[in-house]
Amino acid sequence: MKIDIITVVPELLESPLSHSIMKRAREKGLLEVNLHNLRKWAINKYGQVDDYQYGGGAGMVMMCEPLVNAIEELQKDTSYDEIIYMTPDGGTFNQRTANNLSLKENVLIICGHYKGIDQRIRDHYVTMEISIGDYVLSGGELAAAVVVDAVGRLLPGVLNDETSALTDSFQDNLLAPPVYTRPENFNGWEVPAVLLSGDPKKVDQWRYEQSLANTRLRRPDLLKDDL
Ligand code: 6GU
Repeated sequence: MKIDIITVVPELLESPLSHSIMKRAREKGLLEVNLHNLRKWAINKYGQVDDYQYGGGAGMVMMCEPLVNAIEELQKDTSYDEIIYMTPDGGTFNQRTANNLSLKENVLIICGHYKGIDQRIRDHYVTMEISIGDYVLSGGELAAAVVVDAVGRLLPGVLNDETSALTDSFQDNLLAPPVYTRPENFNGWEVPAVLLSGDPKKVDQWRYEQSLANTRLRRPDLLKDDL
Protein backbone atom coordinates (compact mmCIF):
# COMPACT_ATOMS: atom_id res chain seq x y z
CA MET A 1 0.00 0.00 0.00
CA LYS A 2 1.18 3.51 -0.82
CA ILE A 3 0.12 6.56 1.20
CA ASP A 4 1.04 10.06 0.01
CA ILE A 5 0.53 12.84 2.52
CA ILE A 6 0.31 16.56 1.74
CA THR A 7 1.22 18.71 4.75
CA VAL A 8 2.76 22.04 5.76
CA VAL A 9 4.47 20.37 8.76
CA PRO A 10 6.03 17.07 7.57
CA GLU A 11 8.14 17.03 10.77
CA LEU A 12 5.01 16.22 12.77
CA LEU A 13 4.55 12.98 10.82
CA GLU A 14 8.16 11.85 10.40
CA SER A 15 8.81 10.46 13.87
CA PRO A 16 5.55 8.56 14.51
CA LEU A 17 5.86 6.83 11.14
CA SER A 18 9.55 5.91 11.56
CA HIS A 19 9.49 3.71 14.65
CA SER A 20 8.33 0.33 15.87
CA ILE A 21 5.76 -1.40 13.70
CA MET A 22 5.47 1.43 11.13
CA LYS A 23 9.23 1.37 10.69
CA ARG A 24 9.18 -2.37 10.06
CA ALA A 25 6.22 -2.14 7.67
CA ARG A 26 8.08 0.45 5.61
CA GLU A 27 11.40 -1.42 5.71
CA LYS A 28 9.67 -4.60 4.56
CA GLY A 29 8.20 -2.66 1.63
CA LEU A 30 4.65 -3.46 2.74
CA LEU A 31 3.85 0.20 3.41
CA GLU A 32 5.18 3.16 1.45
CA VAL A 33 4.61 6.58 3.02
CA ASN A 34 5.67 9.74 1.20
CA LEU A 35 5.48 13.15 2.87
CA HIS A 36 4.97 16.10 0.51
CA ASN A 37 5.56 19.60 1.82
CA LEU A 38 2.82 21.85 0.42
CA ARG A 39 5.28 24.80 0.45
CA LYS A 40 6.80 23.23 -2.64
CA TRP A 41 3.66 24.39 -4.46
CA ALA A 42 3.44 27.82 -2.74
CA ILE A 43 2.15 30.70 -4.87
CA ASN A 44 5.13 32.99 -4.23
CA LYS A 45 8.72 33.11 -2.99
CA TYR A 46 7.49 33.69 0.57
CA GLY A 47 6.06 30.18 0.63
CA GLN A 48 2.47 31.38 0.89
CA VAL A 49 -0.15 28.59 0.91
CA ASP A 50 -2.93 30.29 2.90
CA ASP A 51 -4.95 33.50 2.80
CA TYR A 52 -7.68 35.43 4.62
CA GLN A 53 -11.18 34.02 4.39
CA TYR A 54 -13.92 35.61 2.32
CA GLY A 55 -16.71 37.02 4.45
CA GLY A 56 -14.25 37.91 7.19
CA GLY A 57 -13.51 36.18 10.43
CA ALA A 58 -10.44 35.00 12.29
CA GLY A 59 -8.11 32.41 10.84
CA MET A 60 -6.45 31.68 7.54
CA VAL A 61 -7.66 29.25 4.89
CA MET A 62 -5.44 27.01 2.79
CA MET A 63 -5.68 28.25 -0.82
CA CYS A 64 -6.88 26.28 -3.84
CA GLU A 65 -3.90 26.85 -6.09
CA PRO A 66 -1.09 25.18 -4.11
CA LEU A 67 -3.34 22.24 -3.23
CA VAL A 68 -4.57 21.74 -6.79
CA ASN A 69 -1.03 21.91 -8.15
CA ALA A 70 0.17 19.44 -5.52
CA ILE A 71 -2.70 17.00 -6.10
CA GLU A 72 -2.46 17.20 -9.90
CA GLU A 73 1.28 16.63 -9.86
CA LEU A 74 0.94 13.59 -7.59
CA GLN A 75 -1.90 12.25 -9.74
CA LYS A 76 0.43 12.16 -12.77
CA ASP A 77 2.20 9.20 -11.15
CA THR A 78 -0.61 7.64 -9.17
CA SER A 79 -4.30 6.91 -9.53
CA TYR A 80 -5.66 7.29 -6.00
CA ASP A 81 -8.37 5.01 -4.62
CA GLU A 82 -9.21 7.67 -2.04
CA ILE A 83 -8.29 11.30 -1.49
CA ILE A 84 -8.78 11.85 2.23
CA TYR A 85 -9.07 15.19 3.97
CA MET A 86 -8.30 15.12 7.70
CA THR A 87 -10.83 17.37 9.44
CA PRO A 88 -12.70 17.46 12.76
CA ASP A 89 -15.98 17.63 10.83
CA GLY A 90 -15.28 14.39 8.96
CA GLY A 91 -16.69 10.96 9.74
CA THR A 92 -15.30 9.51 12.97
CA PHE A 93 -12.44 7.09 12.37
CA ASN A 94 -12.87 3.58 13.75
CA GLN A 95 -11.59 0.04 13.23
CA ARG A 96 -14.04 -0.55 10.39
CA THR A 97 -12.67 2.46 8.49
CA ALA A 98 -9.14 1.21 9.18
CA ASN A 99 -10.02 -2.25 7.86
CA ASN A 100 -11.58 -0.77 4.70
CA LEU A 101 -8.64 1.54 4.03
CA SER A 102 -6.15 -1.30 4.50
CA LEU A 103 -7.61 -2.89 1.34
CA LYS A 104 -6.78 0.16 -0.85
CA GLU A 105 -3.72 0.33 -3.05
CA ASN A 106 -3.05 4.09 -3.23
CA VAL A 107 -4.31 6.74 -0.84
CA LEU A 108 -3.66 10.48 -0.71
CA ILE A 109 -4.12 12.25 2.62
CA ILE A 110 -4.44 16.04 2.85
CA CYS A 111 -3.69 17.57 6.25
CA GLY A 112 -5.47 20.83 6.95
CA HIS A 113 -4.11 23.64 9.07
CA TYR A 114 -5.40 27.00 10.26
CA LYS A 115 -9.15 27.21 9.58
CA GLY A 116 -8.94 24.40 7.04
CA ILE A 117 -8.80 24.17 3.27
CA ASP A 118 -10.86 26.06 0.67
CA GLN A 119 -14.21 24.27 0.32
CA ARG A 120 -13.72 23.90 -3.45
CA ILE A 121 -10.91 21.38 -2.89
CA ARG A 122 -13.28 19.34 -0.74
CA ASP A 123 -15.99 19.59 -3.40
CA HIS A 124 -13.83 18.69 -6.38
CA TYR A 125 -11.03 16.39 -5.18
CA VAL A 126 -11.69 14.92 -1.76
CA THR A 127 -13.48 11.54 -1.69
CA MET A 128 -13.45 10.92 2.06
CA GLU A 129 -13.25 13.10 5.18
CA ILE A 130 -11.93 11.70 8.44
CA SER A 131 -11.93 12.96 12.03
CA ILE A 132 -10.28 10.99 14.83
CA GLY A 133 -12.68 12.20 17.52
CA ASP A 134 -14.74 15.03 18.89
CA TYR A 135 -12.01 17.46 19.83
CA VAL A 136 -9.95 19.93 17.82
CA LEU A 137 -6.28 19.48 16.99
CA SER A 138 -4.04 22.25 15.64
CA GLY A 139 -3.75 20.44 12.33
CA GLY A 140 -4.50 17.19 10.57
CA GLU A 141 -0.97 15.76 10.92
CA LEU A 142 -1.31 13.95 14.27
CA ALA A 143 -4.67 12.60 13.12
CA ALA A 144 -3.10 11.40 9.85
CA ALA A 145 -0.37 9.63 11.84
CA VAL A 146 -3.10 7.86 13.82
CA VAL A 147 -4.83 6.75 10.62
CA VAL A 148 -1.61 5.55 8.94
CA ASP A 149 -0.62 3.59 12.05
CA ALA A 150 -4.03 1.96 12.46
CA VAL A 151 -4.16 1.05 8.75
CA GLY A 152 -0.50 0.12 8.31
CA ARG A 153 -0.50 -2.50 11.05
CA LEU A 154 -3.38 -4.30 9.30
CA LEU A 155 -1.46 -4.85 6.04
CA PRO A 156 -0.71 -8.54 5.47
CA GLY A 157 2.77 -9.43 6.73
CA VAL A 158 3.23 -6.37 8.96
CA LEU A 159 2.27 -8.08 12.21
CA ASN A 160 3.52 -11.46 13.33
CA ASP A 161 2.00 -13.85 15.88
CA GLU A 162 3.30 -11.76 18.77
CA THR A 163 1.53 -8.63 17.55
CA SER A 164 -1.41 -10.15 15.70
CA ALA A 165 -4.29 -7.81 14.91
CA LEU A 166 -6.82 -10.62 15.16
CA THR A 167 -6.93 -10.40 18.96
CA ASP A 168 -7.04 -6.59 19.18
CA SER A 169 -9.78 -4.69 20.90
CA PHE A 170 -12.49 -3.66 18.39
CA GLN A 171 -11.49 -6.22 15.76
CA ASP A 172 -14.68 -8.15 16.55
CA ASN A 173 -16.44 -5.22 18.27
CA LEU A 174 -15.26 -6.48 21.66
CA LEU A 175 -12.63 -5.04 23.97
CA ALA A 176 -9.54 -7.18 24.50
CA PRO A 177 -9.38 -9.52 27.52
CA PRO A 178 -6.83 -8.93 30.33
CA VAL A 179 -3.32 -10.27 29.74
CA TYR A 180 -0.65 -11.54 32.13
CA THR A 181 3.03 -12.50 31.94
CA ARG A 182 5.60 -13.98 34.36
CA PRO A 183 5.69 -14.47 37.29
CA GLU A 184 2.60 -16.48 38.28
CA ASN A 185 2.60 -14.84 41.69
CA PHE A 186 3.81 -11.28 42.08
CA ASN A 187 3.53 -9.79 45.57
CA GLY A 188 0.73 -12.27 46.25
CA TRP A 189 -1.19 -11.18 43.12
CA GLU A 190 -2.06 -14.38 41.26
CA VAL A 191 -2.49 -14.97 37.56
CA PRO A 192 -6.01 -16.42 36.93
CA ALA A 193 -5.68 -20.22 37.26
CA VAL A 194 -7.41 -20.95 33.94
CA LEU A 195 -4.50 -19.33 32.04
CA LEU A 196 -2.14 -21.86 33.64
CA SER A 197 -4.47 -24.81 32.98
CA GLY A 198 -2.93 -25.71 29.63
CA ASP A 199 -6.44 -26.22 28.21
CA PRO A 200 -6.71 -23.97 25.14
CA LYS A 201 -10.49 -24.38 24.88
CA LYS A 202 -10.98 -23.24 28.48
CA VAL A 203 -8.56 -20.34 27.91
CA ASP A 204 -10.45 -19.23 24.79
CA GLN A 205 -13.78 -19.44 26.61
CA TRP A 206 -12.43 -17.46 29.57
CA ARG A 207 -10.98 -14.77 27.26
CA TYR A 208 -14.26 -14.45 25.39
CA GLU A 209 -16.23 -14.10 28.65
CA GLN A 210 -13.77 -11.49 29.92
CA SER A 211 -14.00 -9.58 26.63
CA LEU A 212 -17.77 -9.61 26.74
CA ALA A 213 -17.91 -8.56 30.41
CA ASN A 214 -15.35 -5.78 29.79
CA THR A 215 -17.30 -4.53 26.81
CA ARG A 216 -20.66 -4.60 28.64
CA LEU A 217 -19.16 -2.67 31.52
CA ARG A 218 -17.05 -0.10 29.67
CA ARG A 219 -18.40 0.18 26.14
CA PRO A 220 -21.96 -1.16 25.92
CA ASP A 221 -22.37 0.98 22.77
CA LEU A 222 -20.03 -1.41 20.90
CA LEU A 223 -22.44 -4.31 21.37
CA LYS A 224 -25.13 -2.37 19.56
CA ASP A 225 -23.47 -1.40 16.28
CA ASP A 226 -22.45 -4.03 13.79
CA LEU A 227 -18.96 -3.76 12.37
CL1 6GU B 1 -8.61 14.98 11.39
N1 6GU B 1 -8.05 17.34 12.34
C1 6GU B 1 -8.06 18.29 13.29
N2 6GU B 1 -7.50 19.47 13.05
N3 6GU B 1 -8.61 18.11 14.49
C2 6GU B 1 -9.15 16.92 14.72
C3 6GU B 1 -9.18 15.90 13.77
C4 6GU B 1 -8.61 16.15 12.57
N4 6GU B 1 -9.83 14.84 14.29
C5 6GU B 1 -10.17 15.21 15.52
N5 6GU B 1 -9.79 16.46 15.78
